[in-house]
Amino acid sequence: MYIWAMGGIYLLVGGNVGDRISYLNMAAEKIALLIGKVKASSSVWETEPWGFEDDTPFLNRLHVTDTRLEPHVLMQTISVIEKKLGRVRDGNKYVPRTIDIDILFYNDRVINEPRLIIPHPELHKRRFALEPLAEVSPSFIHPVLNRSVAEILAECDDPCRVRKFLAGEPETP
Ligand code: PH2
Ligand code: MG
Ligand code: MG
Repeated sequence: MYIWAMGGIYLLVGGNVGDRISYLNMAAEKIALLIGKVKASSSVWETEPWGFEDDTPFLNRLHVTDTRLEPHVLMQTISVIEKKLGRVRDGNKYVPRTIDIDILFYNDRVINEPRLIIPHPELHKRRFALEPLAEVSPSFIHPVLNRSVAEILAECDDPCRVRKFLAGEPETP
């Protein structure tokens, strides 16, 4: 059940527990190994926790990949990578975590199933996703909202702060 997909698989990686940069780097390696070639990556962004309170900000980074994996297989592969990198799910929605990998876009596919929704349903509300997206692909058209990433970002009223995380910054905030 493999379908060749040309480019445009947008994965957002993030975490706020442990050595955040190392987790981002390990996630990028696993993505290249198990999912497909990474064609483009955003900067690393340091972002305020969205949707819950926590003292440790996230590091987030976007990757655009090619993959032969059909969306459901991609989702299973992502959970394997998250588990390998120490992700523990306790049933609560938003909790601190070492790593989370979300599918933002799968080309222009639209999928609405209870456990798999693409594009990511909250993308337009989250500055921590829109800023890295706009850095890499501002003119990508959201296939449900029919607007470009740059337009969606310009209209986003999320107050959570985000900033580029510079190479060499100390890990512990
Ligand atoms: N992920 C969440 C909830 N909140 N906040 C930030 N800044 N970055 C995230 O990746 C993030 C979040 C749910 O997965
Ligand atoms: Mg997430
Ligand atoms: Mg997730």
